[in-house]
Order: sequence, then structure tokens, then C-alpha cells
Amino acid sequence: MDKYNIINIPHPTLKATAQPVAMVTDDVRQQMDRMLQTMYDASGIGLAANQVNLLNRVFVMDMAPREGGDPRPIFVVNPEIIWRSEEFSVMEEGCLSIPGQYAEVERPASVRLIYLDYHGQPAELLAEGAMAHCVQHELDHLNGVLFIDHISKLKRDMIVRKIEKLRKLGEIL
Ligand code: GNR
Ligand code: NI
Repeated sequence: MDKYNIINIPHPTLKATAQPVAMVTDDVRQQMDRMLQTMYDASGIGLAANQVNLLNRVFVMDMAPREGGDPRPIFVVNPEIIWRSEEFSVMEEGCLSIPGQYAEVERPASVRLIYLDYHGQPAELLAEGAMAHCVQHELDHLNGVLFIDHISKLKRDMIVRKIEKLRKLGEIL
């Protein structure tokens, strides 16, 4: 199976809004399979369509430990958060489109998500802890928002400059 290339900032697709999927077809399933493989190869826990330069509302996720445990992929189409906890949580986040950069991000500690699954069936997920961060991080991607948009301008500018430097050094695409 061909895998995708992951695009990095400042690619404009990372700032664009992804469009709803009309129906979960075999083509969409093939896209999700390829995204999952791309995510595993990059050692990520989530991957959104924008990151592979596609603009439909699809993300994949797998929070299971990579070594030892069996894979537990979650395929998400047209996600909608229907509930957010009042409690917040801070976690260090990274992004495959901002390689090697990390910052603490504050988000609702738990969210309830509705979406269509791999088979196009309605599904619901209560995400807590690291999974809550991942779900919100991926849904942000579909809305053209990155984790660095949630931190101070000072920290964001530092990360953007670091990425510019790594690109000049030829260490990233
Ligand atoms: O691999 C990833 N790790 C991660 C860690 C904390 C919060 C969110 C994430 S998602 C990220 C992969 C990615 O860029 N998904 O869009
Ligand atoms: Ni990301």
C-alpha cells in the first residue's frame, strides 16, 4: 500500500478547513487505511487529512502502546464534539507537521465525540486524558488550527523559527 507524504508548516493546506464527507465509500476507506499506515510509519498517535494534503473531514488515531500491544485503530469521519468537560488538562503536545517541536497545551480534560466510523455507521466516543488531547488536536487540524495556535506568540514564534532553520539545514521537507 502506498503511503502518503506528511506536509509541514507553513504549507497552506494546514491552515485550510476540511470539507464534510458525503458518504464513506471504498475510496474514503482506502484513504483511511493509507493514513493509518502513514501514521504508524511516522510513530504518531493521530493523523488528520490536512496533514497528507487532503481536505476532507477524516482523521485516524491509535492510542495503544506500539510495542507489545495489539493495534487499536480508530477511524473518524465528520467528527463533532457534543460535550466538553468544564475541567481542563495540560499536556505536552507535538505534531507530525511541526517535527521535533513540543509545547504544553491546555484543553478540556474530556470530550464526547460523535462521528461516522470505518463502515459509515454513527459512532460515539468519550475521550479522556491523552486521548482527549489527541481528539481535539486532530479536530483542530480539520479546522486549519495547529497546537501552536493555542500557545503564547513568543513560544509560537520560537517554534516557527526553529522549523525555518531545520528546513534551511535540509533536515525537514
Ligand atoms: O503523534 C502525535 N502525538 C501527540 C501528542 C500529544 C497530543 C497530540 C498528539 S497528535 C500527534 C500526531 C499529529 O500530529 N496529529 O495531528
Ligand atoms: Ni498534528
